[in-house]
Amino acid sequence: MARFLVTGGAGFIGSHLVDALAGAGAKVRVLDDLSTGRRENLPAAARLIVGDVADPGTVRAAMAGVDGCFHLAAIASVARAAEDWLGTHRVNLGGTIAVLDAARARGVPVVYASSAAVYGDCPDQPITETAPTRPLSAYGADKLGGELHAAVAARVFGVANVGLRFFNVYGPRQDPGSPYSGVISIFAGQLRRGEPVEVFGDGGQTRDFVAVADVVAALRAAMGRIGPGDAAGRITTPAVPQALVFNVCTGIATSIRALAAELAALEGGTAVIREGPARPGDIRHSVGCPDAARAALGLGPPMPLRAGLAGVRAWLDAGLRLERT
Ligand code: NAD
Ligand code: UD2
Repeated sequence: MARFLVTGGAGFIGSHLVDALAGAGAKVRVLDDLSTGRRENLPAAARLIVGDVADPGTVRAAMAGVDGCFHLAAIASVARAAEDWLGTHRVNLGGTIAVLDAARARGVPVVYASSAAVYGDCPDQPITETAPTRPLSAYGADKLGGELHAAVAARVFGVANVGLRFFNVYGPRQDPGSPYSGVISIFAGQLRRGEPVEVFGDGGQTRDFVAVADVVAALRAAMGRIGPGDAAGRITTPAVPQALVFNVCTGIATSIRALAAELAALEGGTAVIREGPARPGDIRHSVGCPDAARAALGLGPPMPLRAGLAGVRAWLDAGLRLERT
């Protein structure tokens, strides 16, 4: 039975990964400070260590005896990184270095969350992994810093690792009540409450929305490249440690206005749109090329946006039913 550490495992993406790993029979340990994550997101089979991913001693202890580490803990918000530059840097880059350092000490392969934010405004769309990286946010700069340290970790310290540049991930458990959440959960919550949706700027900016189930599949396949290949614990670590980086995306562009219309149609109406000021440094277009990840990780076709949004709606429905009982 393979044993995994998932940092940030009580959060949105992390908890879906924990469900999948535990469901496949793996032993899962979670390190999370529960700042945005929730204990209730975790299956009973997972062991939760409440602690700070930027604390080296905590991370080393959490990594003892595992076969692979998925590093997802972060302050996952461009806006929060703008408000608290140094505080988010401590967690987002400091936490990644703490994880790589513990992995070096314990000989553990690492799959970690990077972001499309590393690219900034890229003139060539869809964006391939070889495009220049020019982040437009402190959050993106720290994600890029994490990739640079991961490359050093492989080349110099022998830590096999894969960084996954998630584009805009959505799905059940993404908090509709937080202004720092992703746009899909914010809009879905606003429409549910019968409120107008607030579009920052003219709404012509585009994003590549990828379903959380597809992200979980990419995370698990990436671990299969460098570490325990499956829940039965087959180890496939290559002789020469690698630092690989892949986009996790669909290749499909959706404008923020079109997204609002799509979500409103699911609710059986039309969206009332309020135009707010553009977010400083907001990226205009962000659509990724999924080909390299598909080829290297053997990924299937992505979930269509409409089906994924219906899943979000069903999850919100279930939550409303629970609140009423
Ligand atoms: P999330 O906020 O739901 O999950 C992050 C988790 O990290 C939370 O459970 C939180 O409690 C935990 N955490 C935060 N600071 C911590 C600390 N100091 N110590 C320990 N735990 C800490 O966000 P998410 O959307 O699930 O993001 C997961 C990862 O994916 C992050 O690294 C994020 O940057 C990355 N990512 C997310 C998206 C997206 O669209 N959601 C896109 C690109 C990259
Ligand atoms: C960035 C990253 C993403 C992830 C995320 C973490 C890019 C392209 N993507 O997402 O990979 O790391 O950060 O937070 O860098 N918007 C509105 N109204 C709202 C909320 C958002 O119009 O109420 C707009 C916002 O201005 C932006 C788009 O929706 O143009 C998406 O915003 P987001 O906060 O969901 O994600 P984004 O793209 O900053």
